Amino acid sequence: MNPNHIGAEEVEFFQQNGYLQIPGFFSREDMSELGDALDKTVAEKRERILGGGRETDDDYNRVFNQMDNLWVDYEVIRKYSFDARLAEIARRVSDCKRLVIYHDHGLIKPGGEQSKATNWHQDAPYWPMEQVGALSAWIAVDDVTVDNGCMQFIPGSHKFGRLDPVPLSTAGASVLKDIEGTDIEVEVEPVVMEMEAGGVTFHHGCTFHYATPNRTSSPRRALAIIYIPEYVNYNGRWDAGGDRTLKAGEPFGGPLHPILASG
Ligand SMILES: O=C(O)CCC(=O)C(=O)O
Repeated sequence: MNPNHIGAEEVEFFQQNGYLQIPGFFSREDMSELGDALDKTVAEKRERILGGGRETDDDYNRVFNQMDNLWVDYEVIRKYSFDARLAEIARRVSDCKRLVIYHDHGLIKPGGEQSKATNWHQDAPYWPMEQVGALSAWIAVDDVTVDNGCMQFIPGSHKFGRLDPVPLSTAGASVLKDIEGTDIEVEVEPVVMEMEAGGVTFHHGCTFHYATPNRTSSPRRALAIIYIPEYVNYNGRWDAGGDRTLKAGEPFGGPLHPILASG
């Protein structure tokens, strides 16, 4: 696959399966630059590590250290978060005219015996959006394998729409339990997204996804970018992009949600 241009086949694949993998999207040199920038943010911005007010919760920090809206403060990270090729792919697979950034997201899964899996979940239940359709790009800053916490997806699971949020660090919590005992039929065989540094996956906000614990001695670093198509409106809840002037029922926009692709 040409990482600079996806064809109709890849668009169709995303729409049917809720994910798309593009190996070799960025070079190793790029990932070395981005990795250094992420290390710097962790060192400088520990107070911004998110956990829903649970920054000191060890369980949560064993899943990952996450920091959002890094593009606002870090020029190097902005270069990747605003990458026009990534945004254009997101625009095409989400079949929209225009999309804005919701926020970017440094996701650093610490290594070692204490590392925890990222529970099976959907992203859409956490987002302050009326409609579904927002999606993420997830950039592997390090080589990712099942040993250090690569992503896994359940193909087609986005078709169930938005379910309940799942606590990410509570042992045994899983969105898969939401569909047990229902009529919903899902092929629960996950696809495992091992890839070299510089590879990218896209996933729809309703796609079930998971990451294994990181059993290596190095952190597993990733940068995710969340995109909102123009057909998705703000629903009035807390905006992780930081805009307190958004109006419920209206589209996202303004300086904290700039347009990244239009066509
Ligand atoms: O990086 C991870 O472990 C999980 C990331 C994730 O859930 C996401 O990007 O939506």
